Amino acid sequence: MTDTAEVAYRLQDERPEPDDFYREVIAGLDRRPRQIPPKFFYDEAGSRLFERICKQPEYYPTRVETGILDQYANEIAGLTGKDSCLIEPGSGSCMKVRLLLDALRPSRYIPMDISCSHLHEAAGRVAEDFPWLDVHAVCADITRSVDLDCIPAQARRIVFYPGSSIGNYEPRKAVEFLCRLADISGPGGGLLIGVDLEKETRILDEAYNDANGITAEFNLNLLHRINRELDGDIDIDTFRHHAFYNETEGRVEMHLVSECSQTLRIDGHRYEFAAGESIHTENSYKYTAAGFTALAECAGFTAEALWTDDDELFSLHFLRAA
Ligand code: AVJ
Repeated sequence: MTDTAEVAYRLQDERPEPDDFYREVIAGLDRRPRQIPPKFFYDEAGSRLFERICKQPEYYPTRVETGILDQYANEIAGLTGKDSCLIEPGSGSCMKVRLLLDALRPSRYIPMDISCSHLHEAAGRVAEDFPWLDVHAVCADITRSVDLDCIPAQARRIVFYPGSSIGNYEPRKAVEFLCRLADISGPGGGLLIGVDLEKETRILDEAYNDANGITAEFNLNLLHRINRELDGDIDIDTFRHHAFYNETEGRVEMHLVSECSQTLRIDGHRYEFAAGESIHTENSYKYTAAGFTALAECAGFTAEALWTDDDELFSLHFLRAA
């Protein structure tokens, strides 16, 4: 990678306090059912494992959404206009935005992610590969309020939130988060958001239990991270990955199940686990296109365009903030 100073690239470091992870793990394991928020999957190792999940044959969302973005980039540009300020919360590898940049020609691109080194790497590459583009990366926890003075005051704002990451929020919380995205995009601004659609349970179960076991590694990495960063004494082999589609709730659930009764110790805290007891690590809600549009309207958005693939596995919505 060439010296990023040559290209218009800056990294604003607003990374969360290290003890955030500690506090939320302790609080989460004290709760019943025990749970740890999915944002903590994304340390350096977890971000890399997620990139590998996106390449698994069973995990259709990435390739299907990429196909939609590729096919409709010009139509999307027709709605967003050019020279907008493109803001991408949870940007991860910044791979999907590349499909839009030439069509949208944004005046500035603001990728935001909780995993600093991963963001620096990914955003630096975008700045290198698109030398005309002004890249201002922000390392931050997007579930918290972030100072976004880096958005030019007069710029029209387009928020890009692909990958169905909105699925991690309970619907009520999803509306709250969409309200925040509406605030970021501002009146007249837009939101381009990817939403995974309800479908056959078999397809969803396979997507979160890939044959190569990468999703299992991604889930178990959370325990490795607790041992690495919080001095835990967890024997990873005594936990197993468990993911399934909960039809009643309309969500895929991921859990880490203790295979035996045992005591975990994390920094002097003791946790008695019964055999079969789990830590709930992620929800991934699935919607119908109409169901998600209704949710977005609760957050003050109006639907302007909707694209899906021919098999209606995944949807991309363009919404205008009121
Ligand atoms: C990044 C939250 C959209 O829920 O599908 C992939 C994360 N978890 N495999 C998803 C994930 C297990 C992914 N999101």
